[in-house]
Amino acid sequence: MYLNKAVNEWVEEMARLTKPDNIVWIDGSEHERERLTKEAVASGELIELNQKELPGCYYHRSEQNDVARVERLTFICSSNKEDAGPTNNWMSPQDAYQKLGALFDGSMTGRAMYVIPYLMGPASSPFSKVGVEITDSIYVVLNMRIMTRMGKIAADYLGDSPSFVKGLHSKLDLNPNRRYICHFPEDNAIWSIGSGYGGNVLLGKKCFSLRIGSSIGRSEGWLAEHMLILGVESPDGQIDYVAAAFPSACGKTNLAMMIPPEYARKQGYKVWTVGDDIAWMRIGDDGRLWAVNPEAGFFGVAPGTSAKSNPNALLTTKKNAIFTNVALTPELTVWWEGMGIDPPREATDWKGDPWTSQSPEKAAHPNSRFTAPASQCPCISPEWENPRGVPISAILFGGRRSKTAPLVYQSFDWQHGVFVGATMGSETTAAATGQVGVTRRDPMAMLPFCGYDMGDYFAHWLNMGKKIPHPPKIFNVNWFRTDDDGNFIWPGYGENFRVVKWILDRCKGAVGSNDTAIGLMPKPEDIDLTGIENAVSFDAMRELLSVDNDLWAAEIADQTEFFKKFDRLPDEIRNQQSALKRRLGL
Ligand code: GTP
Ligand code: SPV
Ligand code: MN
Repeated sequence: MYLNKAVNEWVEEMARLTKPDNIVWIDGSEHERERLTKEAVASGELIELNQKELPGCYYHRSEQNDVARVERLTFICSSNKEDAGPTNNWMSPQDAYQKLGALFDGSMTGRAMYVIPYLMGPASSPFSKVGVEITDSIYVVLNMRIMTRMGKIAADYLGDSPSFVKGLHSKLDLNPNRRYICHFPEDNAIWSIGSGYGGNVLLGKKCFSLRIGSSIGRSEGWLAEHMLILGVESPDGQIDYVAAAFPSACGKTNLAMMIPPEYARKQGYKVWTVGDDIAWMRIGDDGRLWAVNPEAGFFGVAPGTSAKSNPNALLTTKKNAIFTNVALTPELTVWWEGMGIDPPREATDWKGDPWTSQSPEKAAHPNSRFTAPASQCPCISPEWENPRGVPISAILFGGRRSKTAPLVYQSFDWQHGVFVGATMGSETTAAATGQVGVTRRDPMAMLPFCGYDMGDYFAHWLNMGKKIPHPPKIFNVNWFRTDDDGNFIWPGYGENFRVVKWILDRCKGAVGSNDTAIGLMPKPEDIDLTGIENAVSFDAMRELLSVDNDLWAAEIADQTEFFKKFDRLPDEIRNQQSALKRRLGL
């Protein structure tokens, strides 16, 4: 396949560098999928699962040292160090091209080079963008096939244009000492080497849609965000859309696919999924903020996904899915902790070792994942491929906070909402390598994904607020508050609908609020507890909605410490913090 002159020249140049045995142009056809799958099964890269139980499904185990994004090896390579900002690792473009160029030199010898044209965004949307990923991994090709609109559709969209994001990936020898994920925002290029896992290598996802995307969005006047998008259909048929930014493994997929509680279903409420991880948002002709999901599939956390917690996700993975680092049963089906069914007596764990239900170790890696087509999701929104996107009524920020943050509060206005997002914190998870469970500041859930200086990013958010005639209302949520024994107080999952309902009622001006120092909070009786009165007592509700001044004083001290890193922190953010302090009497 020949795409266009610009692509061809670049591919030839990369082939001269990486020296593959042959070049395979990916067209996205079914025939091609079959051929590559067969090849991957023959080489052991994939294991065919039980085709009766899981038709079209395959299993993959990555290297044990390669099971999550590695933020320490992820770089923004802008000419000026300052443009990468204080929260990103930086390498100069020259150093990065030289250092990685030496590693890429001959890295594909003995292997095929696959050239994947892919489209981020719906096929006929003017907002969509084309990337081309060069890789030596069939696993990457087959995952990109699910996660993006790949092959001919992207080639057609690109036409003769030289404007595409250039992604180069090689597994090399999967040696963590030779692993780098480098982004060149000035060249719209990504070079990733030495990994075979998830966000390190599926370059359309975090690398393009967020890191390069945020940088393009800033210059073009839109927002690329780590957000799910969902629609809530009311009994009268009206659908209101919400976008929500939670850090990795903090509940985006779950919220995006939630099933409303019985009382609400009976009234006729429904939840529709537009996206579970990324939102590209622009100002529409009507002055509202409109969002598209640039992806075509879900790369979701497996552990904890059960028929009870997220039946829609589970059903999405019943065919044509790839499972990575979960446990494999003797029947060639999959299992993970929190799947809601008894563990198999015997299995092979994510490391490939024998495992029994008596083993003290986890059978699935905590960051094990499924890759599945969004179109298979039972609650996929009829609007999910609408080229215009969907209009957003509310933006939610949230993280894992065992104490400090209440269940929900509304910001006073957009500018205050940006401050709320900018001061988000969350306890770390297994989605990135490193210590789990420590609180770190993670503005807008974008700390690992912003392609430029986060101070400039806050300024961009503040500016957008001035430009959007009818901006969404901004809220903060926290499903993860715990009691003194460490148990979650709020039941979470589908019950989160009750909070989203209050949020949408606020957007419509249909419910009041309590004015507090940190923002507008529900009156405890305004969160509908029908059906869970026994699980969530009135006292628990009061606890969930309480604001502890001592904790907030510590919170503000930590924010201040974080802000010290920034040379380009907008005054407005500092002013918002001063106002918060004043309101808290600090
Ligand atoms: P990424 O794909 O890494 O961006 O993650 P995500 O934000 O989509 O997170 P996901 O929905 O996959 O949830 C991650 C973990 O959080 C799973 O173990 C879930 O079971 C758990 N979780 C999700 N929602 C809730 C909730 O409302 N309450 C509690 N307690 N846990 C939740
Ligand atoms: C995340 O870590 O936020 C993910 C998984 O969605 S990854 O694709 O690895 O980035
Ligand atoms: Mn994510």
